[in-house]
Amino acid sequence: MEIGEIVKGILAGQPRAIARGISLFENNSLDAKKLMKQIFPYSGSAVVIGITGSPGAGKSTLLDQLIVCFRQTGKKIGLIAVDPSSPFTGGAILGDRIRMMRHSLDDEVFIRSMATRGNLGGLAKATGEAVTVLEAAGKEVIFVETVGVGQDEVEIVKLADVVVVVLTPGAGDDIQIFKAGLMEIADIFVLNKADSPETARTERQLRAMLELGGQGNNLPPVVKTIAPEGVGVGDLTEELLTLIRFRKDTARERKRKQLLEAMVRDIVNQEVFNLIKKKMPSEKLEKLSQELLDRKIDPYSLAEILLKTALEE
Ligand SMILES: Nc1nc2c(ncn2[C@@H]2O[C@H](COP(=O)(O)OP(=O)(O)OP(=O)(O)O)[C@@H](O)[C@H]2O)c(=O)[nH]1
Ligand SMILES: [Mg+2]
Repeated sequence: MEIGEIVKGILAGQPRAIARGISLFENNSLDAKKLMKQIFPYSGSAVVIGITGSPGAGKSTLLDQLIVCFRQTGKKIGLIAVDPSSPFTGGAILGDRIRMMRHSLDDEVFIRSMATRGNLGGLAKATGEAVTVLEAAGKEVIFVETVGVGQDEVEIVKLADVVVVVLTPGAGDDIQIFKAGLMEIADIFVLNKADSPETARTERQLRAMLELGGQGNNLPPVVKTIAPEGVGVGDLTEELLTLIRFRKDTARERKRKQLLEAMVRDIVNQEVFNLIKKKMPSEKLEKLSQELLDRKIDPYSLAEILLKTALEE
């Protein structure tokens, strides 16, 4: 597929072109820059909903059901599941896509797992690029699923327009609620696996903590769900639509600005490192790295050497 064809396909909302576009960015292809130039003017208008929570909390199962409800409102949907990469193969753990196969015949729903692949490039860059492609393709609601462990994942979900934190009843709940600052970033809480006998107790704890948090009458909604059966998902959809409807444009703009800025920061980082790698032989880089480890050179001084290398003509 030619780049021009990919652009045309994306703007026409074709799933194959969307997939190719996201791959260009994932592979850091030379064409990625051209693609961004051409599609960026058409992006920026979707609502981005971040969904996070502990591993196995039921985020993907919930999203599968949410997509059904949102489709009934006629919205075009994108979903990016940020999968933790396998530390051994570097590949994504592909559970999410498989579980959501039932949407694969619907051209208005695009679902993609993205590997985080260590810190190469950065999560803001990867997420921002995928969101840009999906928006240019006319998606109106874009879900971003991340596991709520690890600073990067929490940082990225914070930049969504609406943040959903998924909790589950039972052991360790006080810890999971406070963990990783998830408490502060939630616009809405989902208590999933509400078929568990621990549900009422966890809900009481959660509400008590929210009240202690003291945002007065402005406490975030708590919705109980049993994701595999779709129980409570209609309520969750209603709450989300309300949040979206009453969200102030200024708040949305502020989040979007932060996401774009984080993306640019990631790109600058990557470009600087590309320059350094181009100009400095890898043996020299390795030698400096060893000197750093041996405390023969300090981090600031090494950074200065690297920056000078990158900037020299
Ligand atoms: N009993 C019960 N099981 C559930 C519920 N929701 C999800 N599950 C099950 O929990 C398991 C994990 O669900 P996922 O949807 O994969 O959870 P996830 O949060 O996306 O998991 P990761 O992406 O790996 O972090 C699956 O076996 C689901 O069937 C629920 O409400 N009740
Ligand atoms: Mg999942």
